[in-house]
Amino acid sequence: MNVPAEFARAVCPHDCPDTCAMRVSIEDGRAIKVTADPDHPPTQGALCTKVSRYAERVHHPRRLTTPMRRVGAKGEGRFEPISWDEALSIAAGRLSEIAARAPEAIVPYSYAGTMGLVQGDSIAQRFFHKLGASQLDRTICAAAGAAGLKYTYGASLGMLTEFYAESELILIWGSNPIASNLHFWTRAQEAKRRGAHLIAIDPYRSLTAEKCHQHIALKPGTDGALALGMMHVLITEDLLDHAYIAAHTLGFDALKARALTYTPARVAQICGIEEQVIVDLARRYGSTKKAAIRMNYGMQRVRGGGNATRAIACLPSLTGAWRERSGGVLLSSSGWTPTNSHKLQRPDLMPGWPTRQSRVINMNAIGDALLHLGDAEFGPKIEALVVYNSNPVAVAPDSERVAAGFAREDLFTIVLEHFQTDTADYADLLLPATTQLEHLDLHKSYGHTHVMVNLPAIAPVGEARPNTDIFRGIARSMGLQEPALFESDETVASTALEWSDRALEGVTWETLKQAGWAKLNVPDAPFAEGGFRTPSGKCEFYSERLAHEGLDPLPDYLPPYESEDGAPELAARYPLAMISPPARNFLNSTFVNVESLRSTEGEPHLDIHPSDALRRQVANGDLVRIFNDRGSMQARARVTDKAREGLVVGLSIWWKKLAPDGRNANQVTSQALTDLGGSATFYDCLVEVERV
Ligand SMILES: Nc1nc2c(c(=O)[nH]1)N[C@H]1C(S)=C(S)[C@@H](COP(=O)(O)OP(=O)(O)OC[C@H]3O[C@@H](n4cnc5c(=O)[nH]c(N)nc54)[C@H](O)[C@@H]3O)O[C@H]1N2
Ligand SMILES: Nc1nc2c(c(=O)[nH]1)N[C@H]1C(S)=C(S)[C@@H](COP(=O)(O)OP(=O)(O)OC[C@H]3O[C@@H](n4cnc5c(=O)[nH]c(N)nc54)[C@H](O)[C@@H]3O)O[C@H]1N2
Ligand code: SF4
Ligand SMILES: [Mo]
Repeated sequence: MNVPAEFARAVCPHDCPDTCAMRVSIEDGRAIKVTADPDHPPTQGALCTKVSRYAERVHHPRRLTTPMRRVGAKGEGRFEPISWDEALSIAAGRLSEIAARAPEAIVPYSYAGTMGLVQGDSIAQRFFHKLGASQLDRTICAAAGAAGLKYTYGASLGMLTEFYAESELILIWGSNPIASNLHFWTRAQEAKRRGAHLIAIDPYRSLTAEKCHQHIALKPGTDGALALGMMHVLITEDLLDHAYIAAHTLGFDALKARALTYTPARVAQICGIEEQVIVDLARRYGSTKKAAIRMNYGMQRVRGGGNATRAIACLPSLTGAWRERSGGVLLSSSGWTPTNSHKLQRPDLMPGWPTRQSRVINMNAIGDALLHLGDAEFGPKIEALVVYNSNPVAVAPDSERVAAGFAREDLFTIVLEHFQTDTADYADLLLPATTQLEHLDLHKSYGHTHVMVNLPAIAPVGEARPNTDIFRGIARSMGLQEPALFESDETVASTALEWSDRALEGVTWETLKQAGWAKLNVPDAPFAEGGFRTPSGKCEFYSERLAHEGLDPLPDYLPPYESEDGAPELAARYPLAMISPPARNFLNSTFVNVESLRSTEGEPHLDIHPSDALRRQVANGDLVRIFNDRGSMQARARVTDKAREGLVVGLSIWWKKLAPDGRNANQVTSQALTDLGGSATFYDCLVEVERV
């Protein structure tokens, strides 16, 4: 491959299924432009609008460039610069003191600010394991879906994204690819041009739903019922692939009995859609050979998210859609990459391993956890929190409690960041981290099947250091001796994958570094002949493992916690369901501080159906207050039938301090967890709305 000398090759680090390859143009040591690498097939020559602005973010005038110590009150955001030596010694002093007494009082908090395997969770995890600190259950996004796939297919596996271009029917299910999975959308459009039929299943008429042939606007959180209703029709009208079912699935009779209780009439009632819509959908799905489903995480942020994923994942195994490379389903492809997470994260460094493991804190309940005083069941009160790759004060649910936790005077908080985010305002120590253009990393993807290398394109901005370096520095200041804590980034990267796995045939760290990326060796139609990674090797409609854990072994519909069916008394007080899915120009809370992107989004909005608006005397453009028992926020009303009746939509995730009232959607979301996987339930949330 020919890369002109003035370009450096990089990988988009963001939490996005597309994992694009980028080229960085450099002038006088500064990145001046980031463009798509035209040679990388999944990137298809285009980056999204946000990341086209990456250079603007890297050299932003408000980038953090030196370590800082808090001088104001918690949350006020007043700091003074200090040296790295001083910062590392303050961190080491406090952490050593706590670790000597109660190591589990130290809690790491991180998510996917970068998806890199090295700057994500390598040295940092090793460090916390070595201390015996609490572990964090990283469940804020995808855990329900991952669990649903694990119990059904054995891992996060699915069809290959390139073959959607050949599909004849695509169900875009709980997914808004124009905003959040752009390179899938180009495949879907290609299929559309060839005559494919596109159906969006989404309570909201998203940018994507608007461009599909059909939009099924079900009530949020009712996807499991819809999938079971489709099964009812597939079974009663015999639109099944009996040979596939016999050879490659487990538990058909039991699933059949369950599905037969979900008559289209019952499902219509649950989902708030017409019975005929369900029948037609199932008939079309069951009678199209190249029928593909692109599920995405939007449908699993509710109580029944795990079961719903399982129910949808059963569909292509009932109809035999897996026989075609352009048939099947994709939620995440991350399981195709043979990652060696044990080597990366070294859980064996935990004291007492493997008989004892340190306490686990579910990140979705960080608000409650920070406010817990500690007892025999919970363990010690949290005394130190180390945040990296995440902005919990903006993104974690039930934000009033999260912020109250961060405001605790007796909590020692370290934040590693690029910018002074809402979370950074609460830091005792604020440490400047490098961006993707300044450090080395190795990436897998959850939307395609390439592994990719990111090499530093420019020197660190200011005194910024890679996460790995910061943790090595703290470990050294603490006098820790464990060699695994001091491995170089390149050593970490070179041992992160199982190079001997068939998926990486012919690929080594050296060749990968040279080439920039490698396509994994995955069959075009991965389950055409079965080969699921469950204990039985089959697609498990019935899961012995779930039964063993005392859970329902069959997929079922669970009404949302906050719904008329789930909590009628609450629904009477707070009759509107609120969802807060990603805005197109932000990436979670990243880029909200990039002025050009924020100005495109304008201000926080709330989409509300005309009849719901009328009932509350809300007119288009009015400022409204959205509230429930957990909190409130304000937004500008957009009266529109894009939101179905009974639903309000506030695209997210705003930095609180950049919103006019200093609040965001997580003021009203809850810390409740999903049925499987302990995931967040951001879209399982009832509110009321009033004019300000
Ligand atoms: N531009 C942009 N891209 C992003 C992100 C971003 O913030 N901005 N975030 C990234 C991250 S971390 C993730 S996890 C993904 C998220 O992207 P997706 O996986 O696509 O998920 P969401 O955007 O949460 O929701 C997608 C759609 O699901 C709909 N939805 C909400 N509730 C339900 C429901 O109960 N059932 C159904 N069927 N649909 C529902 C929403 O209205 C929305 O249109 O995108 C990634 N890409
Ligand atoms: N209301 C509502 N809330 C949501 C969601 C929603 O749809 N609605 N979506 C949820 C989902 S799906 C997700 S995944 C979470 C996302 O939550 P987070 O993973 O917290 O994502 P971001 O808000 O993008 O914050 C990432 C931060 O990491 C920083 N960062 C990036 N790279 C590096 C690095 O190399 N080093 C360091 N130290 N820092 C770095 C960035 O500057 C940024 O501030 O939010 C969840 N919250
Ligand atoms: S955010 Fe997604 S679409 Fe945009 S450049 Fe990164 S990987 Fe590509
Ligand atoms: Mo996410």
